[in-house]
Amino acid sequence: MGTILIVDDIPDNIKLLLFELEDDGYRVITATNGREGVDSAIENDPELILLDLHMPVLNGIEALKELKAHSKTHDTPVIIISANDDIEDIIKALDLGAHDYVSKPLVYPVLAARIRSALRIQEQKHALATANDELIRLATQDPLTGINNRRSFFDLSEREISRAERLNLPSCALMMDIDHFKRLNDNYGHNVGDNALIHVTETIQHCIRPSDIFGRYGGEEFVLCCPDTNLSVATSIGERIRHSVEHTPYQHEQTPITITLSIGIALWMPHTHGFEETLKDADTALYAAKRKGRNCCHT
Ligand code: GH3
Ligand code: MG
Ligand code: MG
Ligand code: MG
Repeated sequence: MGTILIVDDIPDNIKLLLFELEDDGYRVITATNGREGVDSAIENDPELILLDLHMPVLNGIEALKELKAHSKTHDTPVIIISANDDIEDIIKALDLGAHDYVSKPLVYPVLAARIRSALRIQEQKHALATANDELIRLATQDPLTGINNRRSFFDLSEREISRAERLNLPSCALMMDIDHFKRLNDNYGHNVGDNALIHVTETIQHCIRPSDIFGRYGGEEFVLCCPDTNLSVATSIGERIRHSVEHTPYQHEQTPITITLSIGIALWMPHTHGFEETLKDADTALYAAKRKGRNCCHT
């Protein structure tokens, strides 16, 4: 059972409700004016708030406005407790985002049913939000490595490139492909190959900045978008990644397996062409790096 915050200026009202709610298994906290109520809601994060309209210091409508404006409480269901002649304020409260209202004199079983209904809806909202987060994760994350998949990489880099265009900043693309990865799979099996991919991902992640967009482009191919980065900085990032991957072998049981990358690097300049063109250039540079003998960067 959740915590319910009662905000009411009349101690007898509180006492009555408190007794019934605790009897139903809720934990109850109380406040005797709107100010105290808002502060307590922010501090204690109750599941639901019962809010009286007529109170000193800060009345119910003002308190509701503050609750709806605060990130910690804007989603907490509020049930207004009103007098029968409060029609205007009831309408105002519902329009401001109150979940429901009950009129005095309170009929506890009705209030209890409204509380259960509000809590049920809240639970459904949370379940939906969780499902939605999970869908977003599935749609944007590469399942093996947890980094951006190709689509998410495109979306995020597109956004960064639009920003770079507005701010007139150069940016770079790095295409990275593991050398002779087929051999690793052939020698040790696909599972070891998968773990080696995770290992390489982590090694690369240690070499990049939070503002860089990193993704898995395909099987054993990774891609990096470095916003606000010129070619000479991108080359040093590429060299740092290449060196780090080469010198951080994947430990398979007792055997350290050295993995190397070939990296193609290309520059994007504002007001020239789209980033896809730069990705193509980086891919062309990657093939040149392979031809040069692998385990190297090419621009
Ligand atoms: P190169 O140096 O020319 O890039 O040689 P390579 O062997 O790395 O390239 P190739 O394209 O011939 O082979 C890529 C291999 O990567 C083949 C494929 O089985 C493997 N691979 C792709 N995706 C995965 C994956 O998710 N897991 C594992 N274990 N292997 C993968
Ligand atoms: Mg009152
Ligand atoms: Mg390869
Ligand atoms: Mg490849």
